[in-house]
Amino acid sequence: MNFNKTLCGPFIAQCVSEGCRILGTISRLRIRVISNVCQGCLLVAICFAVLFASPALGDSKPNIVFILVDDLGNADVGFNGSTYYETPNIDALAKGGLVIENAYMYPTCSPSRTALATGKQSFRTGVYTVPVLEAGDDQANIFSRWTVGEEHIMYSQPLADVGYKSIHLGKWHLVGPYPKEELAMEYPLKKKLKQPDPWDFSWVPYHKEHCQKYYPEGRGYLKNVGGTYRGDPALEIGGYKGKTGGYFAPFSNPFIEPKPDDEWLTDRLTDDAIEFMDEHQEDPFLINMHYYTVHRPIRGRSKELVQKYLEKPGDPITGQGMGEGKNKLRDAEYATMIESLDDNVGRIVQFLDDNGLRENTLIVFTSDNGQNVGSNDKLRGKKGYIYEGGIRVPTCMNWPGKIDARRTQTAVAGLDLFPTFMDIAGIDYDGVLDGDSVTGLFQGEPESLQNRPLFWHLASCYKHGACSVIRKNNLKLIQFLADGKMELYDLDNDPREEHNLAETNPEQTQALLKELVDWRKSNDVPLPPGSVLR
Ligand SMILES: [Ca+2]
Repeated sequence: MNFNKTLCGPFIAQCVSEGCRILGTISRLRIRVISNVCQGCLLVAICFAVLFASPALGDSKPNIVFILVDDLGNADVGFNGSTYYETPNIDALAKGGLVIENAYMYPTCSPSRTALATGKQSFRTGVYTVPVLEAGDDQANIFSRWTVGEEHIMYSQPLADVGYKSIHLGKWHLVGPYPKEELAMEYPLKKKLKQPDPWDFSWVPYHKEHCQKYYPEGRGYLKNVGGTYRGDPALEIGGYKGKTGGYFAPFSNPFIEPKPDDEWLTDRLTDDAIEFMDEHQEDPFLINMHYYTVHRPIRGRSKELVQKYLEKPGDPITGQGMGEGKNKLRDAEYATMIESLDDNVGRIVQFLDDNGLRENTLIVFTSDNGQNVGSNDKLRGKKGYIYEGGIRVPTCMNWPGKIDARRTQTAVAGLDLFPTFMDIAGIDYDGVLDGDSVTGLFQGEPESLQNRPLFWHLASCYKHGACSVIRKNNLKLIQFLADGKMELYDLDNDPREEHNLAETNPEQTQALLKELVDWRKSNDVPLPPGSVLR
């Protein structure tokens, strides 16, 4: 770790403090004849000893700012080619850092967020999709869990154990509305889970009194701003059709303390993140900034901004801003939400710069699944689909001096973030993790990451049937679990996944299928009861 100016002050102070502590110990041992000169020499010697011997000081723990956007599509940012949306601040992070072109999540919020938080595959946590969305019966599905059980450790917990001060802001979604009833049900569930109307707050008292263990505060965070069971902020009468949409104040969110100057949710969450960073500049901190934006309901940030995008030409390649009639307005409003997101990312980076924290801070920027409202004609599918438009997300990592500015094609999964955070914090974590640290990509292209397979297992049906998937090098094999039907795509030559090669390339299909089946068997991955597979 290179010491920058900001770190030197606390470091010298700690050296002196450590020196004094040791000198005090020596004094207590009644070694009394130490001249002032000798004490000075000893202090300097101790400073050097502490510098070279203490990993806690010689390897100061970096801050982590983890920005997770909701439903932001792969092409919804300038750094992935959008000419319609405006993201100059995010693009600057990407330009100065590592753009991961093949960054993957699950196709929906719940399994992605559970995998990110726990570092575990869906089959270990039972979270396969957003509960309540499943199509079909208990033969076609293993209905998804909602609440992430205490036995599944989240990255925030080992980070807290080594001194990180952490705050969660925005969407949580890792607890169900009725965790007591849910966890008492026999598993696998016979029926999919239910949720209350957004304006029904009867669950709040029980959650506040009894469910802290499923909330950020029970997972190593000092504070939760806005995290609930819900996957959107629309907690008011009318839900998505309500006046504020949850984005304009008053927020109606029982986990956000109203402030007099509240106006727009994305701004407010950023205010609280900056306040927390300001309070904890001397600590390693984790900012788990999981913005609700740009999830529905779509709201225009201001009339002026909406007008700007209504007048701006759309992008015929991606289809962004090309809507007609009502869709044109929706496209423009969505663009204002992205611009607001970008403004707020800029505010966070500005704070880090102004306070000399950038060189000791890893910033991760990504999304939890593909676009829902946005358009991307360059990829097949969108949120909910196992095709690239549903799972490939805009991602960059920035850490000046530690991460080279470049783009990589090496595939990275959301599962990799937990082990990456452990790696940079110097934590030897011994729990089950299904991903790998990707710090090797910070300044190179490790073969171990380039050639590894990535796996998905969706044991519930939403936009299409239950399936499992292997992606290795440029090939992606999807096996549907109901009937065993397979699709093989060459992502290098067919990024839109239009040509199923399963029939014409039997050797590659069988090789990948064997690897996929071996993975399922060696991990006892469960299949829906109605599956023809074994
Ligand atoms: Ca999402």
